[in-house]
Amino acid sequence: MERKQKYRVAPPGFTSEQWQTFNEDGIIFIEDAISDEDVQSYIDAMDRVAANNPKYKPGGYLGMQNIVERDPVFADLIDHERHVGYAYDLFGELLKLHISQFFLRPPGGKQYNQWHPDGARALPYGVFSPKLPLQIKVGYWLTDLPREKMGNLVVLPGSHRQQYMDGYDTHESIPGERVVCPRKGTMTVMHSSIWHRVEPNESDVVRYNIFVAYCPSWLTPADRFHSNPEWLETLNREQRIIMRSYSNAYHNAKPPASDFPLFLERDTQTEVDEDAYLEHVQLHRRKRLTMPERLNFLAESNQEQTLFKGEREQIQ
Ligand SMILES: O=C(O)CCC(=O)C(=O)O
Ligand SMILES: [Fe+2]
Repeated sequence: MERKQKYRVAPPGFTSEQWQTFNEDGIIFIEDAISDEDVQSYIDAMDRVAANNPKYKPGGYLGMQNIVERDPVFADLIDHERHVGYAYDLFGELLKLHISQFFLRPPGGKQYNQWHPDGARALPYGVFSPKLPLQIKVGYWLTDLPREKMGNLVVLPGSHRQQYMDGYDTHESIPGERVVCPRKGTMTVMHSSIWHRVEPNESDVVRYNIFVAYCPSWLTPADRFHSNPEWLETLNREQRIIMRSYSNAYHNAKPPASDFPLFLERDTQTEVDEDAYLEHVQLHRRKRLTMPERLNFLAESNQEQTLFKGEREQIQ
């Protein structure tokens, strides 16, 4: 491919073990993913942004969104090699940043939340997409949280497959729940349909953490309508594309040709899926395969349908 050097190869994503755990549990934990130096630079950036917020009272709770626009350290997270490959595996060439946020959860804070899945309420993503997530949330854990009641995230592993849950809108402990007790430097990748809540913080430690969530570009973002055009100018090509700040609404579903390829396919280092189209079809008009399609992850359900059709024919 002549144009290949111009583009970045997709960074690493799910290993096969991680993909299996992600599908079974709805969350994976990657310890020591973030170096101590980087942990400190994220904490410093959170402190900088907090200090610049006139509403922030030192020692208080703070949850901020669209953090990528607030500090260059956070802008680097949009396409960070450490995690963007996980989102690329799922959302491929239409990858978009859904939300970027950080939380300062201090001791005694009242802002811990109740059981919920992320995403749409009255018509959740899972109704349309029971196997694959339409949103994933990457968590950066910047503080050691060795015990419960430290403002921990609590998840119910496997619950990304269920649309109802009795603990909804309560803080109650649920059998099977996992109180996440990460070491600092841990990264999590979470299926946004997993049910989760937050513990109160009864320790003497402030919980520092960052979340960056991704979705396909045709899903509405959660923390902005558009990004500041001057700020967009400061980004690299991939970061700018991943923000998907289109002025033509239909570009969310059908991005312009200049936004392709976002990345080159990881193994082949090419920008096209071989043999899928006749040559005249331009890149930005082609459907592209995602990792689960390459793995034939959906083959099982297709087989079931074929089997069902076969059985029906036999009965008739
Ligand atoms: O802070 C956390 O651990 C989770 C926050 C959360 O559930 C959310 O922002 O949707
Ligand atoms: Fe949540």
